[in-house]
Amino acid sequence: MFKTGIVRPPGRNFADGLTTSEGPPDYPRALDQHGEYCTALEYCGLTVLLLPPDLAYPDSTFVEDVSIATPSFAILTRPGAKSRAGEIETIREPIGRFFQTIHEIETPGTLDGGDVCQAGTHFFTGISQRTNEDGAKQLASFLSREGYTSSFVDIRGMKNTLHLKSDVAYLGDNQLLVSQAMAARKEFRGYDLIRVLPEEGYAANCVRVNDYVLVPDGFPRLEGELTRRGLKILLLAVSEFRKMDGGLSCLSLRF
Ligand code: CIR
Repeated sequence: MFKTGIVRPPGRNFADGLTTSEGPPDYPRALDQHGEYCTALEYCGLTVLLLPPDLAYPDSTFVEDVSIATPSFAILTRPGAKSRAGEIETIREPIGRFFQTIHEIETPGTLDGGDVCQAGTHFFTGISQRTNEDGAKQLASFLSREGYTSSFVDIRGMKNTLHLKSDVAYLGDNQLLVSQAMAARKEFRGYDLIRVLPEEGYAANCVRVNDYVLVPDGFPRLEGELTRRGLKILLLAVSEFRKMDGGLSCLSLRF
């Protein structure tokens, strides 16, 4: 069970962050959506630590990318985008409040937390536009030292996929939510795959938080499928974060 969520609301220069998507985000609406997200985490039983917005890093609301947190240790990553590299220094102190054991990815490794998907005691690490092989190997070594297994998923050929978790989410009980492209991959054989339809592709970035699955609103087929499976879902609006290539999982660290 997760007890804590760390979040950082977007700053007023949020629109200056990296994006490949259309249209600038509406800042007041982004703040409202972020507020609803925090309320949902609390509803799932988490105590939420709200960090102050950081205007030096317009993408810093996507806290998931800068750290990986487990019940017993944390990892500080090394984001692959140059404009985000300094975000590590802004998360070091908050992470230090909760963890005694902290590992850190070092140069020349790069790793974004959005590329790391925990499925029970196994971790999948995407090698992507942001996470390089060196970073993934450093992570694998930390995980193995801590008693977890891990494997790599090379997504460098998937030009429209920013991070592994843009296309994969572990929902518990061996259930893996996957985009159509991921469903075909041998790395995920053995899991109970829940396929997201191509027209609902963005919804592959859901996040399981204790008894609930947070699901972006506006994807009725997936909503129906998760409900049919007996999963309890909370629907959240994330349109303004989507405009900055982000989704539900990126907005918090959960542990
Ligand atoms: C970026 O390009 O880094 C941000 N605009 C979006 C990061 C989204 N993070 C995630 O999917 N884990």
